[in-house]
Amino acid sequence: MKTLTGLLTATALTAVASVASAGDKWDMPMAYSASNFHSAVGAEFAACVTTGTGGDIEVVTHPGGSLFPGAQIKRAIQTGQVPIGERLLSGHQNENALFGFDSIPFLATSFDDADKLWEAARPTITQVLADQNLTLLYAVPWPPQGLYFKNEVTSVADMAGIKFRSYNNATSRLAELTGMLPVTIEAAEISQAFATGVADSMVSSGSTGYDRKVWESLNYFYEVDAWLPRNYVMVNSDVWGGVSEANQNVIRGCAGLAEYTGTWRSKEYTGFTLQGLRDGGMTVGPASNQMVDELKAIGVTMTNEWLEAAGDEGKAIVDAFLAMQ
Ligand code: PCA
Repeated sequence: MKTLTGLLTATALTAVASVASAGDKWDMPMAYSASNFHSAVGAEFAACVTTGTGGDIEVVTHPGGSLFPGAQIKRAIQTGQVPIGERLLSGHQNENALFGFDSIPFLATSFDDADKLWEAARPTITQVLADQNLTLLYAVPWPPQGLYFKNEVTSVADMAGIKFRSYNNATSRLAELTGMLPVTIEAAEISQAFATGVADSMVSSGSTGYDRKVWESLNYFYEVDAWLPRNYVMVNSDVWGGVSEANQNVIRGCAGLAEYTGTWRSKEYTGFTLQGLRDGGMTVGPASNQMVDELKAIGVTMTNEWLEAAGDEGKAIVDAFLAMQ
């Protein structure tokens, strides 16, 4: 039995080593469309690493979920199927509630606050990922999350029974608490889901609605600014361990630059894409006061639920964030 385990471990290590030494070429799956700013930042990061390491490591991005759909990317990196990739970590809240720290409604609702919340959470998230054989390189926020509907909605009561596209546990829970019917769908698939009536609403950024041309099916975007979730770029820790110190420094430098330019691009993209939704024919504007008040009450419930699920470490993140206010 011991021999078998040893053999399996050796085989697994060989598999990881061969990914690393392919050297060389690092395929980087990304879930969102090539035109999205996250993918553009990923491509810049890839070029930075390829140039900076003098070609020792060539990073090749695969946007649009073409190599792995979003939900599979984290596992693919962990298991060495790919050396590196990008994932919306809040999609893995069922694995560890801490991954949902960036999707708590109305906790951090501006870019500045989202940055503070990330600063408060970074050491914990870095450690949780390290325990899963993942080395965190950088994280970039999505623009603020608002609500998309086919028909006009002025209160939570108007949402009852509407089919709602969710992208993580928090968005499914939001649907439940507003009386909607959640169905989880990858961003790459939403145009079709809306066109075929599988869903008639979602919470997301103007950016994703713009990328997927949702004005072809939906008519209203309410700027709720509920939270700003992040995409995270991670590398397999065995692969990372095999990178020379000099190249690790280059990659860390490229990652720092990507986080900075990504945040800047996200801010720029916010207004640009909201205008894009308008140009597509959608009504874009703030939600009614009643709707905002009702959603904020749901936010309190969800904050409490998250704090309960995330335990002391979760509470420490929120406390550290509130101390920065
Ligand atoms: N777009 C992604 C996640 C958050 C966002 O703004 C999506 O809708 O899948």
